Amino acid sequence: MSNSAANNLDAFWMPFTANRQFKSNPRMLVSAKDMHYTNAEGQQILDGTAGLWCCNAGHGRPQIVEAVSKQIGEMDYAPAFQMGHPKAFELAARLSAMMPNGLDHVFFTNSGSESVDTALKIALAYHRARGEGSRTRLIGRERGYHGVGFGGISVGGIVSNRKHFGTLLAGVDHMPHTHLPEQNSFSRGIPEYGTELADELERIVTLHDASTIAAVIVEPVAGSTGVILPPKGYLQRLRKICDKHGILLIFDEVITGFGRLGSAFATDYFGVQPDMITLAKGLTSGAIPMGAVVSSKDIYDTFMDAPENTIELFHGFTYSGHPVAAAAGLATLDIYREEGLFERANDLAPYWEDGLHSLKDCPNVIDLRNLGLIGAIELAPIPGKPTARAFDAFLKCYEKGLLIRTTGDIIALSPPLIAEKKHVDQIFDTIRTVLGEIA
Ligand code: PXG
Ligand code: PLP
Repeated sequence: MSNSAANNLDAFWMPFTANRQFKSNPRMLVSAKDMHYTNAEGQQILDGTAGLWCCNAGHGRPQIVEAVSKQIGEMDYAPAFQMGHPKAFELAARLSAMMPNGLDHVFFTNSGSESVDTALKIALAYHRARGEGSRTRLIGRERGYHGVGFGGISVGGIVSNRKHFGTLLAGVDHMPHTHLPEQNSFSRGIPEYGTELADELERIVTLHDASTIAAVIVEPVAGSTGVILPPKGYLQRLRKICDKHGILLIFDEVITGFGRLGSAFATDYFGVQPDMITLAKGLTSGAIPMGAVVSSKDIYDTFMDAPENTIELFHGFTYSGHPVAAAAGLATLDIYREEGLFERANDLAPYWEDGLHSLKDCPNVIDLRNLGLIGAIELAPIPGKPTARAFDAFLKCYEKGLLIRTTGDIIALSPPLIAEKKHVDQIFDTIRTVLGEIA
């Protein structure tokens, strides 16, 4: 390999990547359009994962490209504190209008991790502002993924994301995850068993007392850990327990937001309304980094109950509501609406489900899980070599022109919402072939 800067892969410390393995045999993507990437070798790669669950409108959408170019030429940046610019307000109003009644204030961030840490801080400050400053505990869930900030890994439940990083936030507890393979394997959509796992929250409340608990955060459908679905009635029960004890409920919709389940948000899909929703990814279809926390009117109004010249929340990012990101967000929401992409995802979901479950008899498949345009294929690990089988499938799929995502021995799939039946067929045909080859 040449030593020129362009070909030197050494300096970039890649995130969540086996750096040396990657750099010895790199997989470089160089362009993207609609459902496909093109790699450095000129091969077309079908995007089975919407990038990292984010490019819900597909790639290279001219409307987003134009909106971003126009904005960066008109005004590249405006200070976020004590100043404003119109597009951030417009995007907040548009988001608020998409939300159920009562979830109507939007705090902008630049990522899902920042959204999570922001929501946790708002929860603590909210209780303090109400005179219940003793409510400091945060409750997450085993196998939950809430990004990589200290707040997010503290409430998160993915062991490898936590164990290297010291003592994390104090005063955090975790509910059990809802993956019950013995009862629920090969469920289509929402699984039947496990609703009572929500009652573990009651046990935790009894242990610590409600007066010490600020908020519960969950992914309505857990994504990053390998797709774990909420059992029937589970989220409703969590809501009930939170209401009973005055605990805020936060839905982390970084993945489930913006049509992934075939509805605008998981709150719509499940008919359960949290007090805050964290967003990122699909907000700009991945084109420009941006995240958001949507909060209830009650939370916002609590902060506003102070003299008018007070800064109500001592929190914010240099790039909160960045003009270029806001322009990307507005163009993305236009595409979702004009093309009916959330309904489109809903219409395609049964075909997606059938395609996924057609893999039932493939070698080493021990579970299949799906909802909306999410699919997961759990493989039996190679004895003594966890993750190796799924990673091999990832490499073989890539060779055959399909991008999938693996976590442990689970393959996770989440195509852009513009996917057509022929793409769904290609995804499952390729995986079927690969599972045969690596058996
Ligand atoms: N919350 C949830 C529920 C997420 O899925 C984050 C927070 C953090 O977002 P940022 O933008 O800080 O990465 C996420 C991100 C995977 C994968 O392959 C999942 C995520 C990110 C990268 C890869 O499952 N989720
Ligand atoms: N570190 C330093 C030294 C800073 O000055 C700032 C912001 O002004 C930050 C971190 C935070 O950066 P951001 O607002 O982009 O999160």
